[in-house]
Amino acid sequence: MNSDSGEKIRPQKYKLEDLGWDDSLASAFEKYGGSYVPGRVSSRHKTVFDVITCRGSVQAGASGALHRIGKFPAVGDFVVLLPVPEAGTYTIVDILPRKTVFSRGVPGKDGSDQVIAANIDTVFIVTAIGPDFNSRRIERYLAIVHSSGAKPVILINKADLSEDPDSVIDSLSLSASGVPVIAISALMQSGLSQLEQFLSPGTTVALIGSSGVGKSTLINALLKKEVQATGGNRESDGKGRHKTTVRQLFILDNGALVIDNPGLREVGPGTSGSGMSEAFHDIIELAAGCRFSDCRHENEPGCAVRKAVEDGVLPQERLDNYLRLSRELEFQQEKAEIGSARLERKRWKGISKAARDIGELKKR
Ligand SMILES: Nc1nc2c(ncn2[C@@H]2O[C@H](COP(=O)(O)OP(=O)(O)OP(=O)(O)O)[C@@H](O)[C@H]2O)c(=O)[nH]1
Ligand SMILES: [Mg+2]
Ligand SMILES: [Zn+2]
Repeated sequence: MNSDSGEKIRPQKYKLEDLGWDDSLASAFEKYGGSYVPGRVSSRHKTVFDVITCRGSVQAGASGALHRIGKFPAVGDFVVLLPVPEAGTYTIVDILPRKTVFSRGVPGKDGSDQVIAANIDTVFIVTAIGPDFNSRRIERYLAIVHSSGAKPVILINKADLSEDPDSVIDSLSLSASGVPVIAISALMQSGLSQLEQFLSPGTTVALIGSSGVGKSTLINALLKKEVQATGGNRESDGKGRHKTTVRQLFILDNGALVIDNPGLREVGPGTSGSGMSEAFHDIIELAAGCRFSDCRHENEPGCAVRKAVEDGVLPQERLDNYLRLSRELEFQQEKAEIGSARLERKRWKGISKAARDIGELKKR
């Protein structure tokens, strides 16, 4: 489905310049000798990275030295690869200096790497006409994009669902002064020509936004090909699913690079996440009494937090506020979560295998 990037990026076609390579990267790479190969990380699958090189797309693991210093490649990184001919694989031995870093603003749960993507020129903040539309959330996205060094562009997708998409644009422009706001329909492929100005060859654009706003639909429209599965979340029946689970970089026919991301539920200011446990000490303490350790305090049975609301001990608004900010932290921990979901499935296949995976996760 989503992960056979080897096929999708048509390996032979690309030169380093096509990937956004420039003089400063070339000079950073100079110190490496003949057998090293530069490349750009297009996807990460737990501990294995897909890297696009002039030899095509290869799979690589990070070196022990990178593990030891806790430095991990992110999608969009330019990396230095050392071929391991015996194994027919590659090892990532270094990460070349990043031009921009799109990170979550606070350290991850385990203090590990918090970089979502690197070397992003422009971020398309994708929202959609309908229930997702929320100016406050867009402002939060803007805050994290601004702090990344990338240029934000706000896309209002599903314009086909509105009689008057312009009025929606007008309502936003005020709060997002100076930031381009563009209405499109990824599904109907309308308005897409307005995006061309941001998609010049060698430019890297990342798409972010809630699940179901149409990021992958837009990726497919831009690639003129069904590379990504779509059909994001089903908020209405409460069984919201993030369709896209792996962050992935694609190359458009014109040479622009686009990154599809898993949906984000909500984002926050990106700096105050570590203050959560202090600010919501009461809820954290109550949560220790929930039946499930991963209780989200939504509909789970045996939820001590909801019970406290029912008993009038905890104000509903306080819980709402907490849940909203927790989703923001989820944004931070998304990568770790994807890892543990896999782990959960594997647990049923064999305890010993799961144990090895935990070891691997810890190394990350
Ligand atoms: N009406 C309309 N529907 C759209 C449009 N773009 C996407 N959709 C629909 O919205 C749903 C979600 O689209 P996706 O592209 O999977 O959304 P996503 O943002 O990639 O979702 P995640 O991968 O979960 O983050 C699908 O059913 C799409 O067909 C649009 O422009 N108009
Ligand atoms: Mg998607
Ligand atoms: Zn609970």
